[in-house]
Amino acid sequence: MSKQEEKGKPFYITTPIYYPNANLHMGHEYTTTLCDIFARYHRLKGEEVYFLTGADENTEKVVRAAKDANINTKDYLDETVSGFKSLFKMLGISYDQFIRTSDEEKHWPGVIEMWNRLVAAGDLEKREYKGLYCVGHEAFLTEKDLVNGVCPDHGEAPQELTEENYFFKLSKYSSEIKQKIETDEIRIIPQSRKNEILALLERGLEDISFSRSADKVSVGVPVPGDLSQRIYVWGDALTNYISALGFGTKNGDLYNKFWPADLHVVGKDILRFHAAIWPAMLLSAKLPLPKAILVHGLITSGGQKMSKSLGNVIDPLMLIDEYGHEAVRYYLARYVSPFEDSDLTLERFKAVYNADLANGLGNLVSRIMKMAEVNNIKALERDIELFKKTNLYEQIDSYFVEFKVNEAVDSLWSLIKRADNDIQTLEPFKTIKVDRKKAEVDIKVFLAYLIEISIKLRPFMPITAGKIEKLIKENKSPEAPLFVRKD
Ligand code: ME8
Repeated sequence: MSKQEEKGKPFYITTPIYYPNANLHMGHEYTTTLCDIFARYHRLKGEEVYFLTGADENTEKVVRAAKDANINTKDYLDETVSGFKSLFKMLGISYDQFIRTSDEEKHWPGVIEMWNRLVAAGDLEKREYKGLYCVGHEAFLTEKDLVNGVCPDHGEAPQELTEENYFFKLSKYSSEIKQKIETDEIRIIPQSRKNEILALLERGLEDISFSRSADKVSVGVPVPGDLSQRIYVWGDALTNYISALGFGTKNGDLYNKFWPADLHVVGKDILRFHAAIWPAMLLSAKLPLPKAILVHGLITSGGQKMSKSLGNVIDPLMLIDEYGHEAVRYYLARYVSPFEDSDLTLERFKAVYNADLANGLGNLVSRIMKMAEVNNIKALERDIELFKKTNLYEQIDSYFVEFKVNEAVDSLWSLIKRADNDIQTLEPFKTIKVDRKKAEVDIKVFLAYLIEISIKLRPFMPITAGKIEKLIKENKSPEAPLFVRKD
């Protein structure tokens, strides 16, 4: 067996790198948790997973936010990024690397190498450009994108810019990318997003400005050989997926092992950047293309986009504080669709928590473990052995293959419901008084149910899964409820 086979096949998964101009909200938390669920699932399957997340730091938004907070940009970034990391820690996000695009040693060589390759392909050209630049989007908009002269997403009028910039010949790649997406060489999931990007490619991509004048932007990677320009923040940011693996440096081991990515996970707001600009950059640079891009919907609150001005932003820390991080993971995994927009309100969160976790899973674990402990009935050894195997995953593989994480959790809760109903019907707590043998068989079956549930729960709620496993191995009921009911 080769070394690679021993370790399992490589699986490389990435989140977008988030803008550290504000704290992360439930939307960012969703993408990251979703990736974590995939990462854990693939690790449990024995694959060698590399899970990347990070921060997109070379942006004017950050400079502005730091100015508003009266802190220098570097301190502002360090503080915000440390907040990202501590949130991820609380949520049990098992990332392997957190890349920061201000990292000149780690990230910049890859960006410079990418730039040089685009130059070598003849795909960068200096042109005079006049356009409407939206700092919120970090992109040029057209008149059509504006509502009453204002960017509808960011509530600000874009800046009118006339600059001499390097242009990337994106238009050259429209049909090649279209063909790669049509044939699923790059899979775009779900189909609706695939259709959306194919329609855009059908209309044809336009060349884009790929650098900014260094006197207009104060951050960013300088253009090699032309210090009057800095590389466009999206060109820089997208390259994180390979710079993090050492692309452009002497140490390309990770790059050689993990690129191309198995899965980029992004929200629908940045589909175009990932399914058009990024593949075009890679084609121009003569590098392999990512295998799949999962494009999820956005989380709304009370039917509206979460926004500070509407006052409907849900703070992840508040939810974690009140309900615990595993409950937050559970909600995101089951009640946020990986494909469509989903609504989240505090009322709904509480209702779900009480019904599914306090009354559902928590109650089931207490009931079964109490019967087992009080009557000294242990799980069968052969069932306990299952904790060491991964074959129970086969039943949820089909959901993962189709990225239907929420349905995988649904199926798990059907199992919980079935166990609840069976306890109701069989009443082993009564039978034990008249027919111990029969009750013993039944209780062992319930323990087997719990074993199956806890194993399948691992990618979604790793801590809870571990707690249930421990209780079963020690044959103890929980000292306190796993999930305390909230009134
Ligand atoms: O776009 N619902 O960073 P960003 C669900 N730096 N997910 C949401 C969400 C919501 N309401 N709001 C944000 C950027 N997200 C760039 C990315 S990648 C090379 C550069 C998630 O901080 C979702 O994944 O604005 C979305 O695509 C991402 O956060 C945008 O994060």
